Amino acid sequence: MKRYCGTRLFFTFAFLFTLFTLTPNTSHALKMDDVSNLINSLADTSGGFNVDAASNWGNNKAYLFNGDLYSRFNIRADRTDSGYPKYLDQNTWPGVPWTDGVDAIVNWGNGKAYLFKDNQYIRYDIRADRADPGYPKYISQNTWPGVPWRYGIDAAVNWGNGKVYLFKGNQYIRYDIRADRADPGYPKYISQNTWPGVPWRNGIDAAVNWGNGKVYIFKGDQYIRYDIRSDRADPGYPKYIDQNSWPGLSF
Ligand SMILES: [Ca+2]
Repeated sequence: MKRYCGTRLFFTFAFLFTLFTLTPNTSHALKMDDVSNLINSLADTSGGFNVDAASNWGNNKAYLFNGDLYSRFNIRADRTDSGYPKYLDQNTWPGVPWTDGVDAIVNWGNGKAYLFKDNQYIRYDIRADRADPGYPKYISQNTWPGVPWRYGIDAAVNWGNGKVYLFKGNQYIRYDIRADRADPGYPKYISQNTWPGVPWRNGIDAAVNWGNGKVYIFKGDQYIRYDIRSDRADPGYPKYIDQNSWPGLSF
């Protein structure tokens, strides 16, 4: 996000430079207030951060990832723990070699979490706080029966009812934890019928079960609160992922 802002600011200044250069006779009419307003409006267009991956760790903490950074969020206090964001590295996530970020992360509910990156995945032991030996492994028909995708899982979320949802592009799969395979009839398309109130038909970035009957779904700089029991997005969403909606989040 920092790089993204930097890029936007670069183009903003490039745009202003071009404006002054190409309109020498009228450029003086452009007051500094106008310039600063323009810069602010362009710099703030996005309104928020991106979340690449997110998971509820089951101990009142959730982890949110953005590129090579992650933050730990206190669910009850509803704010980011102090000292974050941190870098994803061998000290903070022992046994996870992906220091430039992860695609998706999901708490399996049995003391293990799964992290996905490109064509691989890692089983992470929550109590030992390190990756299990023998990982990463490849995403395959053997390791993830019924999942046809070998690369690039966008998001994964534990629904809390023995099912995990996996997302890739405009499709999703319901995975049965006990049977350890995808349910028949999947993948399905993300649509207004299958995910009422979710407007993102081309895919999502991340999803996390908050443990209170709600799931947060992230896409770009916005998020949705999804109600599990009514099986639809709550009214008033999407909202921006920013310091008001996610206190203390600064990546
Ligand atoms: Ca993702």
